[in-house]
Order: sequence, then structure tokens, then C-alpha cells
Amino acid sequence: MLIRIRRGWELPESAATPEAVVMGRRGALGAGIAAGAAALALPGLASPALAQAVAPAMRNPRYQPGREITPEADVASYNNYYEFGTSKSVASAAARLKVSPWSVKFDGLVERPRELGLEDLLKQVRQEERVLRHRCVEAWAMTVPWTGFPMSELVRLAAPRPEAKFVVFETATQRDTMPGLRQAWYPWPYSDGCSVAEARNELAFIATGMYGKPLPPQNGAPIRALFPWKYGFKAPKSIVRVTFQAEQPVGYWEKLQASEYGFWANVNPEVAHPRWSQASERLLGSNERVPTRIYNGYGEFVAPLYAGMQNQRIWY
Ligand SMILES: Nc1nc2c(c(=O)[nH]1)N[C@H]1C(S)=C(S)[C@@H](COP(=O)(O)O)O[C@H]1N2
Ligand SMILES: [Mo]
Repeated sequence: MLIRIRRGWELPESAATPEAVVMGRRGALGAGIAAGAAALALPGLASPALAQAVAPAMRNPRYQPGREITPEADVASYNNYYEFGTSKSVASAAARLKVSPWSVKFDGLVERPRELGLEDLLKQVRQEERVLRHRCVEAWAMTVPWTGFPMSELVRLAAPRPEAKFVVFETATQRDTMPGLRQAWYPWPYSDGCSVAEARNELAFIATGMYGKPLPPQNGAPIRALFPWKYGFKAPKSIVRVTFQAEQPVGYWEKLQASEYGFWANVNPEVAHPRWSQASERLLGSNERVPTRIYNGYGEFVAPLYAGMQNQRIWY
């Protein structure tokens, strides 16, 4: 049954998007199941070696979404990936993304800066499936069975030095496949970061697949970050570089519009966007509207990370 209560502050989706508008950039713009399914239908986009690395993965039962899994077609056809355009329909443009060969550079405050080929990297981690809730600042949400590995494993491979307090994820810039890069007022490359403590939290995840198959380009192939307790813009897609540093990183959206959207706004539904409430979210697929929970409902895993920090201005 679909229960939809429209309140005064609810905007139609068309008014609530795109993300750039969300971030107050109007001015600049004027300018187990998985294992079974995995053996079937591997898209031709990923390299064979990568496809094998992605499947099969056992579902980790520790993370119960408490919601129905969103239909794959919705997750794969309603995206934010600005390198391919600012509409939600970027899947066909993103099909041009070159995902093979792919490598990830580790640098900054690490014991040994190096670049790892993706297949090589994936040989050194154990993949699993996790069904996680994912919510965008634009107030839509989805529930996705992702394949991947804990971000703490990536930190282990990177071997940061003790002075490293933050991690920055930088994403691909392929001039020939990404028309969005020509929009020079955006601070490319897309990047965002977190504290090393957050990256080591058990909930922080690196995804390489979804629905038992390699990630489609529009969802961030071949490797992306997920912080299920924060809004989706903190989850960089198509990562090419992981940098460890002592200073708080300045992400893509903060560079665009520093007044929006600090940490507390990203995890607390009581902090409204200047133009709408964040108290509820629309579930892709069913269109049902449900209340948004603090830390996206993952407080039991992550709240201790922020103990005593309530009065600090933090931007990750
Ligand atoms: N490289 C890159 N990563 C990105 C974005 C982007 O535009 N470029 N958009 C972010 C935003 S705003 C959201 S909500 C999620 C959307 O992920 P999805 O399309 O898989 O749902 O990706 C995030 N990661
Ligand atoms: Mo988003």
C-alpha cells in the first residue's frame, strides 16, 4: 500500500533537484541471492578478471536494512554522476566510461606511496555482499545489495602513517568520455573525504558491484566509496586516488558552496536544507515516503565516532 502524505514543505522531485541546486549553486549554474545471480549476466563493460573478482560474494547478515531492496532497474537508472551530466538519466552517457585497465593511487601520508592495479587490489581483500540504505541530500533513498569490502581493508593496504587523520577519495576525469568536465565552473575532479577513524569504521564500505554483478558505470564503476550514514554526495564514484593527510579535506560540494552542507546537516534529519525539510525521504521504486533517521538509522555503528563533537564545525 502506498501512503503518501504531502506536507507544505515537500517539493516535487523536479523542484528538489538537481544536486547543484540543493547545494545552493543556482547562481553558478546560471552560468546469498547475489551469489546465485552473479554467475549470470555479467555486463560486457567490466574486464573478465574484474567480473570474476566481483562474484560471488556471501551476504553479510549483520547489516539488516529493514526495508525492501529497491528494484535494480531503479537504482541503475536514477543517478547522480555529474561528470556525465546533471540529469538523473546518465546511464547511457556513462556507458562510455573506460573501466579497464583501472588502478588506484595511494599517496600522501602513507608508508609507501604506490599505485595498485584494480585486479591486484581485489586479490588482497575478501569481498562480501551488504544490503545498505543510501540516501541523497535531495531526499530520495534506495536500498541496495552492494558487493565490496570494508573500507578498513583499503586503509590497511594503504598503510597510513600515524600523522594521517583524513582520507580523500579522488575520482576519475576522462575528458573523452565525460562531457560534464567541460562545465568548468565545477571543481573537478569530484572528490570527498572522511576522517581515518570513519574510514576504519566497520560500516564504511568500498563497493565494486551491486545486485551480484559488477557496478554499472552510472553507479560508480569500477570502485566507489559508501558511507551509509551520510548523504550520498559523500560517496565518490569511480575512485582513482586515495590520499591521506593531516588536514580536513575540502570536498567538491564544499568547494562549490561552503555554507552547505557540513557534517551535522548530513546526518541529522532535523537540520533542514535552506529550501526544504530533510525529515523524510522518498523510496525509489515504491515512491513511499518514510521518516529519515539520524545517521540514516546507523547510529549504533557510528554514533561513538562523534561522541563529544556535537559543538564542533566539521565538514567531512
Ligand atoms: N564521481 C562522482 N561521484 C558521485 C557523484 C558525482 O556526481 N560524481 N554524485 C554523488 C551523489 S550526490 C550521490 S546521491 C551518489 C549517487 O549514487 P548512485 O547514483 O549510485 O545512487 O553518488 C555520489 N558520488
Ligand atoms: Mo546526492
